[in-house]
Amino acid sequence: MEQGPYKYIRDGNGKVSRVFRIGTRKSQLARIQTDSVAEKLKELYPELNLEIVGMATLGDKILDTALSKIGEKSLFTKELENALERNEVDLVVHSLKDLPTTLPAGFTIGAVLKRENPHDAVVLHPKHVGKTLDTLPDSSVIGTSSLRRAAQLKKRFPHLEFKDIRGNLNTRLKKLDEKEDYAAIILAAAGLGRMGWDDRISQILGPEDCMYAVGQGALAVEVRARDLDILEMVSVLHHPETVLRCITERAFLRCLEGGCSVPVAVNTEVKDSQKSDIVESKHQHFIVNEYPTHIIVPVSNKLYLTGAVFSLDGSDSLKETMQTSIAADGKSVDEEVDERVQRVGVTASKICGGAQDRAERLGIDLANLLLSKGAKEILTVARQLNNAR
Ligand code: DPM
Repeated sequence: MEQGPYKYIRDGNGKVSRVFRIGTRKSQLARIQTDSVAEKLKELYPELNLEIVGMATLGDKILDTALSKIGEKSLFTKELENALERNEVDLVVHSLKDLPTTLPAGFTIGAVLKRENPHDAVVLHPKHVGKTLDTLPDSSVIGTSSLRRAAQLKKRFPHLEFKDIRGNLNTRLKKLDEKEDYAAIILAAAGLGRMGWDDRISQILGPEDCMYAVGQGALAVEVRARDLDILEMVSVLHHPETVLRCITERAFLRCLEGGCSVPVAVNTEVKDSQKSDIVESKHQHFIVNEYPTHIIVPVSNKLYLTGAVFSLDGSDSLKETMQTSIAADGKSVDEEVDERVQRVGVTASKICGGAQDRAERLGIDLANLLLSKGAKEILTVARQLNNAR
């Protein structure tokens, strides 16, 4: 692919500096997410020239087909990656859960920001306000296109019915409120919160009702893997606990060969997290100098991963929990910034490499445990039935 030049500007004093362009989808949620990352970068690097470039992606154009039927996870990300490759943009902000567990060659996730509420939420039609999934009338229709949500909730709330609903968050809320088609819809609490719609959340679903999607609630910054300066710049946005949780979740999903079109769900927790360590970075050479050169790494902590796979109606499922230590082992803290060191698509060279390895291992071990109990068969049938729908 043709690579264009980087963008530079000259200020009033004749000083030339680089402009960093952030690519975003045009939906309101994508804009809000991108703006929040741009603001954080501005706080950390006040001199930085940032420009936001809005782009419509295929996923935004095909609004009437269920996401799980279109299948491809790269739907929302491909056009943005093309722009990255052509140097039209330098950074792209995504919801981590929309990024495949294996990125195309040449790209990496340079930052995973602090996870917001990872759980799913119930948004009720105004006429049902005060109810819960439990107390909604028999045969109430719940809108969701997520196989993961539908599978878990069908099993747990057999009196309810489930129907696809597509479109961005604004469209979905409108479809809910202005018609009588749905009694409620299920959405990620994090997305609702970012839109300022917390007041529409009538119920947060805990893991006993509905476990969340891999990476849900965390924002990710995707960059060109060869751009070590930009990698270094965005790496200060990494939230270590979120990084380790998301590495284990993504390793789990990758090993199961799941995408956004299979009913796979997780729950992760870090326990005993009183202590933390400041680890000084030896990388002093940021693009502009006065940037923070340390990052906090959690020590003596345990990472718990619960993972599950479901048949489409939830009647068949496998669920297991495993844990590992993510204590910093001192050995491999602060790897060189190296485009080759990626774990499930994430480059986090300032977070203890040993802890990242153990988090990744945990995800693989749990996936293998479920595979040994028949997870592959459950997912194959789910995929076939979904394609035949
Ligand atoms: C993926 C799924 C959905 C999105 C599948 C799933 C939901 C699709 C639907 C992989 N991406 O969760 O099982 O409900 O039809 C998406 C949302 C966010 C990121 C919206 C949402 C915001 C929350 C976040 C769509 N991607 O899930 O309500 O940043 O995690």
